[in-house]
Amino acid sequence: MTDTIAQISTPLGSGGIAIVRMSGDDALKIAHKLFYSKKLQNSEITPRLLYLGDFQLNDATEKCMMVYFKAPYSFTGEDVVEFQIHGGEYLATKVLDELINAGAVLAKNGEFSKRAFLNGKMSLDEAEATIDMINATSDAEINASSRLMHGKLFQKVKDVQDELKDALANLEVALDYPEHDDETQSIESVKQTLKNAVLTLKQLDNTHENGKKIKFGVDVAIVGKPNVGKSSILNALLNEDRAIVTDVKGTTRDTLKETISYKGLKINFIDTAGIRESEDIVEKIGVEKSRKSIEESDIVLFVLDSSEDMDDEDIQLEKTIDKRKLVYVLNKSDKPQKLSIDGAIYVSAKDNKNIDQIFEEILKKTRFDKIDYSELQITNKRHHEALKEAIIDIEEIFSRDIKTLDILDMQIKKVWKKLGEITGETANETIIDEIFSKFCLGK
Ligand SMILES: Nc1nc2c(ncn2[C@@H]2O[C@H](COP(=O)(O)OP(=O)(O)O)[C@@H](O)[C@H]2O)c(=O)[nH]1
Ligand SMILES: [Mg+2]
Repeated sequence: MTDTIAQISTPLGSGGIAIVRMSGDDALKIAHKLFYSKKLQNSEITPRLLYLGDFQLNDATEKCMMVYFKAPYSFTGEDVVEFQIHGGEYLATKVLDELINAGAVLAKNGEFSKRAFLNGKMSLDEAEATIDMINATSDAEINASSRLMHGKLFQKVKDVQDELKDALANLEVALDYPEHDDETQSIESVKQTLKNAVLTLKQLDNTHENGKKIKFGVDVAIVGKPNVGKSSILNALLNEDRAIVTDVKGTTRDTLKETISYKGLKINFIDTAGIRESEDIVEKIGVEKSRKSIEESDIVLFVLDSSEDMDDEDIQLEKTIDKRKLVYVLNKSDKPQKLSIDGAIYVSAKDNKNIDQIFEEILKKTRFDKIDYSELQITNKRHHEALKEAIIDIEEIFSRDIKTLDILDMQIKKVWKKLGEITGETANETIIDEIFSKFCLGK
């Protein structure tokens, strides 16, 4: 018999309603001790029906709703009772206290979800999708989490595992009855299965490049000489006065990172200190950081003042930027023009002109304008690592040209186990605990 756990499942603070949830064998027994409803007086409780009634506090009652989910048809797979109460933080804590006094124990972070996983209600990757969903700050993340939550990865991994299982069965027949089987033929058919498997896994893992950007956003550095209008452009992109703009050279001395969502994609803009030789120690550090952001970002907006020709400093800076990431942004197009560059975006931060073109260019350059959101994207590093290792293990079979039946058997089992870590089937307790400890309280 497991403990019956209880926790407040809504955020602490005031709101319209709060939900206090219990899960475990005694959930209903504890609820009956504290909750009174006329409708429940002489009749059995109907699962999934909301009951209006009174929750007994010390000297008062809270008028609230109660719902019961009968095992195994609940989130955790256990008996679950939820109270929907008025949304007061103190009140929610009081209700929770009463449940604890009546025999429930406080749930740890993610304990409801962990029980759901342990009771086979969801796989580990699906559980991880729920955190991603809660933490999502863009449409792209919601889309990716939704695919994961609906078992798209789980199914793909299972399919590959099933194929491996067939291959293993094949091998084991050959191992058990060497006299009846053509060994070479078994090995060939197993290798064909492995070729297909590795292809599927690679296709899946290739989506991680985009998946990472979906999760963490695309990093876009705004670089250029002092006073070309980098901070003004950042403000225009964000549609707010975030960075300090002055006509004093070297105003932005540190890098500034701001994230916004454009057409569902998260973009992290990094406003940098203008790159120039400086004696000022703070500015020098800023310039160093700017150089680093050029290297680390996915896209570099190279800002130039189009009312002036490029000078040596500009040309030096241009050389440090990887051409594949480079986007020329010619600012101050409201002034008489001197500079023109093929493929450049002409903007005026001052007049807020053509700023949208910068966003569109970012989507185009990252190929996010073509991304198919209905496809599964690997956003989670843990899944990526497991896929990568499984791929390496399969490739090793080919590179070492393994022909011995039992070594082949062992290696395929290793791949099967690695894939099982994604769904949780073969994940060890430490990994599982680590994942659920990152969940919120009451989840
Ligand atoms: N005429 C004009 N002036 C601008 C434009 N963008 C920025 N400036 C001016 O250029 C100066 C430097 O701008 P700032 O954004 O601080 O440049 P940063 O040093 O590159 O960050 C300020 O005086 C801005 O008002 C623009 O599009 N047109
Ligand atoms: Mg600046």
